[in-house]
Amino acid sequence: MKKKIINILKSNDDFISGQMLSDQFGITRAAIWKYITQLKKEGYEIESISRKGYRLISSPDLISSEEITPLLETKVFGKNIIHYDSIHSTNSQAKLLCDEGLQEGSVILSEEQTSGRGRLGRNWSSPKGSSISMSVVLKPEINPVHVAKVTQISAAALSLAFEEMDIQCNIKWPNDIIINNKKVCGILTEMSSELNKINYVVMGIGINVNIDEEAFPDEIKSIATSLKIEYGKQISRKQIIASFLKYFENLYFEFINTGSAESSFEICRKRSLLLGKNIYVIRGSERTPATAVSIDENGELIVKYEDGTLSNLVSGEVSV
Ligand code: BT5
Repeated sequence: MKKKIINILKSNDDFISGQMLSDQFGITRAAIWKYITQLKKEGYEIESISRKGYRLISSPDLISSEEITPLLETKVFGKNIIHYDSIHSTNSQAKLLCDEGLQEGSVILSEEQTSGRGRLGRNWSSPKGSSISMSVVLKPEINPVHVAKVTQISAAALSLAFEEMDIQCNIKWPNDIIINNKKVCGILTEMSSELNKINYVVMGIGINVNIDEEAFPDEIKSIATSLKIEYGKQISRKQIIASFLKYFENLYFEFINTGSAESSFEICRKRSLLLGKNIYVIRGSERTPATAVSIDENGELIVKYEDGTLSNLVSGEVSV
């Protein structure tokens, strides 16, 4: 109901009477007033004048369903948005909801995470209101061995969404988006599966959008950046999300329908931070020097070790 009320206020510059809203939605004027009060608490500035009604003055910078839905250009992704003010981890929450039957294309968003997760149990910092913490639910009918490709598809879609906003980035295989050699975004793809069948995939994305330098924890200040730090201006979080979902939906269904994620891999190659460079392949405490040669037709990174042997990495840790 809140979403319906906000949508109607958004599409009218003038006042709308409480009576009209109550007739339209079949609820009492007192109920309308209750929803308006809730919306004001969420940060919507709504003018209310007796006998005239309600008028929207400004909307808060929230990544809620109310704010994102009008921007969506998708058929499936984002049609069901679940938004939290604060949550432990959108990926963990998405997994809980998937166990209860959440459908493909659902998107879990939070203004902050209190226990955001990276890969291998690492932490992910997501300060309130200035970052994006998003998890997208997928139910691909593919062999579980192909799931790592989803991370590449997501990285490609993120780079297209950034480009649409005149933001240039590099992709550091397999799951980092980098600007000026610092990390602006990370992807964590998790799944629940049986041997040959995927129950669900949760693709988690953390983006540093309007975070100021001081807001990063000390231990990541030298490796992390935000779009605001790099571009010197506030960037619309909801616009990034809507744009990402549009590109992701296209690339993802292309992969599902054709079995090939080549267009995504091509984007990853073009924007790759690693290809042609000397890198280290990291396994536990071991760092082995190698050269990043290519990203192959499976989205795997082909590396050449100093003794000339070639190896393909499915996922894992590399550094420049
Ligand atoms: C990642 O892991 O980069 C995956 C991050 C995924 C986060 C999203 S947010 C929504 C969803 N819900 C979750 O709980 N997680 C996902 P990894 O490659 O392991 O990188 C983790 C490392 O990045 C940490 O050990 C830090 O060094 C660094 N780091 C932590 N927070 C960062 C941030 N905000 N910006 C840049 N680097 C960060």
